[in-house]
Amino acid sequence: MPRISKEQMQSLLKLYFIMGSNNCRIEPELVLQQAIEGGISIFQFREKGTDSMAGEEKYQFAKQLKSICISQKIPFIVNDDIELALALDADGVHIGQDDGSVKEVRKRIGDKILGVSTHNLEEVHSAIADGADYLGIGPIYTTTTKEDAKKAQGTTLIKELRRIGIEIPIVGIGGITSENAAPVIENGGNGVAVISEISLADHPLENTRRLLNTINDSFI
Ligand code: 3NM
Repeated sequence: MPRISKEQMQSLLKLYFIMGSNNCRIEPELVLQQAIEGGISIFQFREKGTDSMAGEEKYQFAKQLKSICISQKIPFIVNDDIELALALDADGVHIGQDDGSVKEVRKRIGDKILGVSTHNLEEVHSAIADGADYLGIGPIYTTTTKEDAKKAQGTTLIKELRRIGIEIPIVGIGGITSENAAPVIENGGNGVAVISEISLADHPLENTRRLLNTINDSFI
């Protein structure tokens, strides 16, 4: 399989759901199924932080979520854990700035999808040069989900990147809900990534549908 095209990547980023076991109040499998039914376009397995799983338990849990994604044709991305992504033959990986060299990860995963979290212009240029397929930019708004999140930056960086002609697919992340998602798209994002707006919802299916409607209405 060749590297994913820019157009394909852009459309996959539209509604990016991220989740691990500690982000859920009900069965994670149920949350994921509802999110898929509600219209997410891609999923990231992110098993991190307090009370997160490790080892065999993490592997089996990831395998279970991957099989749900595969059966519904939703790409399955693994956060940080390259070994796990390779062992499961995931569709791709997402890494942050502290998760090793982008170039090295690109070498290890071949043509799988590679996403990189970036927070400023310098990181953006390096990630693109080193082989990222898309960028995660955040936190757009204040979030309590990520323990070491940086200060909220709004859509300033996304807007600036588009102004200077950078065309790489971009997803905004951090504190995004159906109430505040519109500016991310209006300022040049190709989609939004959320954890709690879906994972902690009383009705994940309804929240997913609402968010998708907001996103669809925001593309000009
Ligand atoms: N990365 P929620 S913010 C995983 O800024 C993650 O790079 C961020 O969770 C970044 O949608 C974040 O619940 C947490 O705010 C997103």
